[in-house]
Amino acid sequence: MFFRMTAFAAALAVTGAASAAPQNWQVGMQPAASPVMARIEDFHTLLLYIITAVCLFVAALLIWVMIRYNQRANPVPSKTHHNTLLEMAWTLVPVAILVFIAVPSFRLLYFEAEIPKPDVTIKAIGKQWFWTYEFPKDGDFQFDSYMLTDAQRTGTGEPRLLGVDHPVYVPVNKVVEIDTTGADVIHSWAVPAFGVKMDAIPGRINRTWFKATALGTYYGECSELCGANHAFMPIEVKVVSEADYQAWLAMAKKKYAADPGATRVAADN
Ligand SMILES: [Cu+2]
Repeated sequence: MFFRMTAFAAALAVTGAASAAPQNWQVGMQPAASPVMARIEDFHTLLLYIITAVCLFVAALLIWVMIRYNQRANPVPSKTHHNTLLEMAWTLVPVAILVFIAVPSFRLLYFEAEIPKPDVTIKAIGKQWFWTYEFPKDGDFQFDSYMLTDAQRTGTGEPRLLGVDHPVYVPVNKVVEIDTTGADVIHSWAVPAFGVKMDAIPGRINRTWFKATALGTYYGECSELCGANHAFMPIEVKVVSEADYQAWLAMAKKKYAADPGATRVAADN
C-alpha cells in the first residue's frame, strides 16, 4: 500500500515540480505560491519600509538629544513643560501612520476571509498526532496522513520531519477550500507557501482557502501546540496538473473507499 503510493508520487515527480520547504539558514519567508501569500509578502514589505523609517527617525532624535542636550553641551536645562503643537504632532502622526497601515491590512484580511467558489473541498481533521483528510465532494473518501519515520524516508527524497506517507493532492490554479477541525484537541493546519494557517478546533469547522500557483510539493506543520507529538504531524501537499489530479483521484477513490483502514498499515510502523 505505502510503496504503491510512493511509486505514484515518484511518477508524478518526473514532471519536474519544485519543492517548497524550509531551508537551512533561511531568513526570509518561503516564496509565495498562492495569491494570498503573494499579498502577505507585499504587505510585509510595506510594513518593513514603514518600521525602518520610524526606527531610523526615532534613533536620530535620540542621538540628537544625547549630543545636543547632554550636561556638557547644555549646562542650563530648559524649564519647558508642554508644547501644544509638538504634542498634537506626536499624537496625530502615529495615528495617521496606523490608519495608513490599516487600509491594506483590512483589505488583506477580507481577501483571506472571503473564500471564492471552491473547485476542490478538503476536510482536514487534526488528530493526536496525524491528519485525516476527507474529500467529501470528489468521491467522498478519506485517509490518514502520518509523518514518515527515518526508515520509511530512505530513498524517497522526502525531507526529515516533513514528509508524510499519504500526501494530499490538489490541482494547480484551482481554488481549494480547506475545512478544518480537531478530533481531540486544538491543532492548526498551516502551509507557509500558501499563506494558510487555520486553527483546527474540536466542535467547529474553520474554513480557509488557497489557490496554488505552481506545481510542486509544499510542506507545513501543525501550528498549535497539541501534545507530545505536536512536532511530528506535518502536512504535505502535492500540487499537480488537472490530469494528474484526476488520475490520483481515481486511484485514491478506489483504494481508500475499498479499504478505509488501509492507511493504518503505515500508521502502525
Ligand atoms: Cu497538532
